Amino acid sequence: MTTPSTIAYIGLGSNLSEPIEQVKNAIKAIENITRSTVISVSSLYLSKPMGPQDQDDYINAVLCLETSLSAIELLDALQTIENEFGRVRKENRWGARILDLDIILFGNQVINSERLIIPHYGMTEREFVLIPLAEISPLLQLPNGQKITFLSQKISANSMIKLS
Ligand code: PH2
Ligand code: MG
Ligand code: MG
Repeated sequence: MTTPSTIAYIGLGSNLSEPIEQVKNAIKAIENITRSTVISVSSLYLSKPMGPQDQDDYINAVLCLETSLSAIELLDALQTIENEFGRVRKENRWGARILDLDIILFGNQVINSERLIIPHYGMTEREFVLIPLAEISPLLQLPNGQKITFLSQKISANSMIKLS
């Protein structure tokens, strides 16, 4: 029997140690996740830090993945990649990081567990999630029916620059 597949969206972010290279290499690492296929990748964006301002600007992107993993299995795979990239988990909330891989959406699932909140709790307030998401999937709707085009047009770009 084949496991049904799910369309998931992953947010990538980095603001340390050549962040453009970190994000590009992270995309390659995600392409190697078992039982999963990268369907599309947004442009890279240069965004102002949300949270503490005494940190460098971020490189952000979003990608679309088809996977037959469960949400928790995908989270494990993404955290393994974060660790391989030298991510150090610190107490400083929203502080600088070498690589952050967040599951933004996982099909139409709504998950509120200790390890995982999906849709990502901050997605509707973050230009660096909404705008790349609308770029690769303009017809997307959230599990609650909100349209990505509506959300991405409503948010301020906050000086974000599309790189390529
Ligand atoms: N991630 C954070 C905190 N602040 N700011 C930007 N611009 N991009 C991010 O990905 C980001 C952030 C914590 O995950
Ligand atoms: Mg994050
Ligand atoms: Mg994270």
